[in-house]
Amino acid sequence: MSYNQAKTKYAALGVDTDRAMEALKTIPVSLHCWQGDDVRGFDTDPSKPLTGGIQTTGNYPGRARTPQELMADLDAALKLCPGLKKLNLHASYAIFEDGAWADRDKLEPKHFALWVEFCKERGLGCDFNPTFFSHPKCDPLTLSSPNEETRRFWIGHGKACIRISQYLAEQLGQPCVMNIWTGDGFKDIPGDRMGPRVRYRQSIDEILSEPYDFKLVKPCIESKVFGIGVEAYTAGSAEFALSYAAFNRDKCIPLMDNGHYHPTEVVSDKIPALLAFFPEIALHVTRPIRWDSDHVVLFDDETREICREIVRCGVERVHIALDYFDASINRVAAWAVGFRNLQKALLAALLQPVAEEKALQDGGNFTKLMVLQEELKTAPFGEIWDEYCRRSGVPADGQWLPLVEQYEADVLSKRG
Ligand code: RNT
Ligand code: ZN
Repeated sequence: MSYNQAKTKYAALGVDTDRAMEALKTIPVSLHCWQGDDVRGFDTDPSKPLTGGIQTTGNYPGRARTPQELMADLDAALKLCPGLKKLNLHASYAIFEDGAWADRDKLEPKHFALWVEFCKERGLGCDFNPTFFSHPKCDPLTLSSPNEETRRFWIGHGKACIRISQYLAEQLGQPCVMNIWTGDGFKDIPGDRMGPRVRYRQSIDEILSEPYDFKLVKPCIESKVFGIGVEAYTAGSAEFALSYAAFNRDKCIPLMDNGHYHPTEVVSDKIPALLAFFPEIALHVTRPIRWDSDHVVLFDDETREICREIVRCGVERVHIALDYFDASINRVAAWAVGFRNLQKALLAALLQPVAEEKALQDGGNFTKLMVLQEELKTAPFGEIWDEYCRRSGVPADGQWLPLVEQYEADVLSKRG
């Protein structure tokens, strides 16, 4: 089937495929740098394990070990990703030129100057994350620690990250979403559940007292249900994070990661619930298998449903980022397939007759609503996706993996 035949089929369902593709090109999606090196960063000893309740598993060869390698790998992946891209950095990816290392509370915009150059040359916006894990000053708590010295160190880090986020936004002329997540919690039944949360709240208050332009810097509070090694209690639970964001709507927004809820809960349904109150929200799109395992994002039902809600509620109100890390497969392919899958899910969502579906529901015609939704599933989506890749100047399905395999043979396999 040709693109034009597919276009006619969609038109019969009341959907304009050209308009959908144009709309998709304007929706920014943030590509997370940390898939490229298994969340290690450049500011701590790479032989030390990841902490904070997150884990990468696998030892596929070829992970990036230096900023130069990570940038080269990102370039290899970005070429394969259609659509409007942002880069998502963690503070631990600071680049210390001339070997002048700085601790996390002393990080400055200059440590991200090479990343700004990287983004400028590629026309990318940039998002940012303070790194409250994998560091000797995790005691193991950070912003919720009862140790005042520890807590002050991490508040200092948060404030430094606000300044860096403001710099990134100003340099790149696009808002910078700055996400606050800590793995603070306990393995077993706590003796005090309130204390850490009160301290966490005070710490975020202090971080957000650092001046920034809320139009440019979008601090987020990310919640979590539990992490490995912190199974019993998480300071930044769903209620904590959401309440913080709700009581500080002029300063920050809530962030939902779809790996951070009980397995029967779905983030797709939470999107309109939050948007009934918040002007904007942020998302980490991942794929949990039984827990927050951060598998590569697939073109699966829940990813599609999340994107349908984003499209229905207003794409300009949702900041979308990817957040997964698989160390068991080619990391460039992991980036590309996850990013392409999110683009597919967004495209599929844009190919829905949104107004008609709403009218059918409001008119009580649930029979027709069900039939329409089911028949859309077998509409010729693949032809529209191929055309979108063509118009975006990226390889179609079936054509990009050989390029990654070539890059692996030429570059990744030569890394020690
Ligand atoms: C961890 C959170 C957090 C991290 C990144 C690396 O469970 O999802 O967002 O994955 O900051
Ligand atoms: Zn996340």
